[in-house]
Amino acid sequence: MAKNLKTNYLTGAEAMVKLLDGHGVKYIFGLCGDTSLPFYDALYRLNHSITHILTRDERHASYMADAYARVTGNVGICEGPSGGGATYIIPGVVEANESSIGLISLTSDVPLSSIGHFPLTELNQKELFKPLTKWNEILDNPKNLGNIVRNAFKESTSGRPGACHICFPFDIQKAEISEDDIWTQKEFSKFPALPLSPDSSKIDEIVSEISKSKNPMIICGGAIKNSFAEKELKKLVEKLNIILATSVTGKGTLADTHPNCLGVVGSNGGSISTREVIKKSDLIIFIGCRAGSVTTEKWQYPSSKTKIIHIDIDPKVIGANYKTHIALIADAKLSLIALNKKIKKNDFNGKETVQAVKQKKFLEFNKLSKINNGLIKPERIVHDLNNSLPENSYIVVDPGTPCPYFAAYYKFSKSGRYFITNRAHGALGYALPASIGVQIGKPKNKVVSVMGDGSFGFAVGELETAVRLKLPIIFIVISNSVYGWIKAGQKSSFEKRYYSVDFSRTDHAAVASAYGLKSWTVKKPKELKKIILQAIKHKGPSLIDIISQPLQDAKAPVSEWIA
Ligand SMILES: Cc1ncc(C[n+]2csc(CCOP(=O)(O)OP(=O)(O)O)c2C)c(N)n1
Ligand SMILES: [Mg+2]
Repeated sequence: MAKNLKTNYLTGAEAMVKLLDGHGVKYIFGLCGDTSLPFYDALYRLNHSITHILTRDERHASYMADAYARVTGNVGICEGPSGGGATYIIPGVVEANESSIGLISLTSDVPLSSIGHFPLTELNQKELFKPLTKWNEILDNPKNLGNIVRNAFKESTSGRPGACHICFPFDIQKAEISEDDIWTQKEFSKFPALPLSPDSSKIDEIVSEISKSKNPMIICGGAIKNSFAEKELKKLVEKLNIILATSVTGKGTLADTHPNCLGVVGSNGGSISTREVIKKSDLIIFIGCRAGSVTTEKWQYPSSKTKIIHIDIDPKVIGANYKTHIALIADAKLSLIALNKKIKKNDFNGKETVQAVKQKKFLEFNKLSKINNGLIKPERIVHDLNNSLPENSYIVVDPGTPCPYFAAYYKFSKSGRYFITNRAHGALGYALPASIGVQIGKPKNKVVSVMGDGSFGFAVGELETAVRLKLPIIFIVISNSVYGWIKAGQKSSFEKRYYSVDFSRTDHAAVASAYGLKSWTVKKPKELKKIILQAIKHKGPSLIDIISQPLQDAKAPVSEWIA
């Protein structure tokens, strides 16, 4: 038998596999490396229920884990090797952490004994991940392995969920671990774990304040979807006939087609008419929403004079942006259940207001989406997808053209986590790998990834993964040969001094077919729907390259190009 392959004791690498398996982990997204070899060997040899999804870049492994966690509520696990693997895995870790998504990033490391002797890939991982994660630790003692893994699950799922990082040195992967240390605390394998109940006196205060108000509205972030509280929210909205708006991340909190759903507000996906609603409101109830720069158009709407109630699991967000009249630190779902029990039926005219605003908001969209000449407009893309896809399809979108257009105009007829985008950093190149994570988490649903051509360039390598795994994802590239969002910023705020934003056209369909995908290029508005329907029917992965009107020339639902 080859040296170092098997031992007569439980190794750190084997213990890690058993602990992950014990926490119910079904998928690990990652990429191999020298320092990860014992861990891979343990995955190969042991009996477990984990499938390793080999990615082509650690960045994409972390984005896949993030998106998989978003749609399933399971902790997303990504892994990579020391040095470059650890630095490349960061984007998805940050995105998950700031979006309150349970994720654990596991990176292997050089042996502890070699630190300080300039081994290849040496890096202070503890310091690197410290400001980026909710919790992080180096496994520097075999005796702590069980506790550290259990802590990572506990921290990533409880309180405000977030991302954790474990650094797994090579010699600890080979060290002896006590069998007694292999046990798991099952309640921490999904998020949110052990949700915090609301204080009932605060619920009374909120009930009384809402009853006193004239034009209240609710603005939700991602928390309703994260805590699966859509039903409770709908009940409250209908009981009060109150207006419900969301941040981009909160889209799906209530079905877009619900009469009380105003939709997305703010600078990216909001409109003048949705802004007017906020301006008229005398009480804003933020639920699981950071009230950040995009949702509030740089803290202008609502104004600092508006009365604010803020419900959030994270004390840090309360009062960060607005003087808060009533603050409640609690789980969104439990807070809504408590509110529903105490609040009396009321009528704040929400449906009526929303109907009028939506009519205005969709007036121009409806016209533009039907134009049959010229370059394909973003409105046409949203319209034709919305009219072709099954209602339980997942749409994963990138920054650039996709985010504001789909946030504003795509109408989901069901509430839930069907709209996935990366609004913490809005980094380009998220949608392609994230859609792979979504499809793995939701194998029966249709998944569509909508990206700009800039984003495509960041993530193209992962098409091989989609082909290898035979995932029937539809990839859409909005091809305009420009970093359009930035060019639009130069147009609106820098007197059209266009500088270093244009790039040449890539034949994305040809690239996709070289990877083995079915692909089409569409240039004419009238042809788009037919091709989308063909892509929906196709059994494997496919890509539609859409030659589009550049964002800087379009009528995007964006009030501020500079975030
Ligand atoms: C990693 C990263 N770098 C830079 C940016 C800044 N940025 C925001 S939107 C954008 C342009 C997007 O271009 P593209 O993907 O082609 O979409 P388009 O705007 O043309 O629709 C850029 C460069 C970013 N969001 N992420
Ligand atoms: Mg572009």
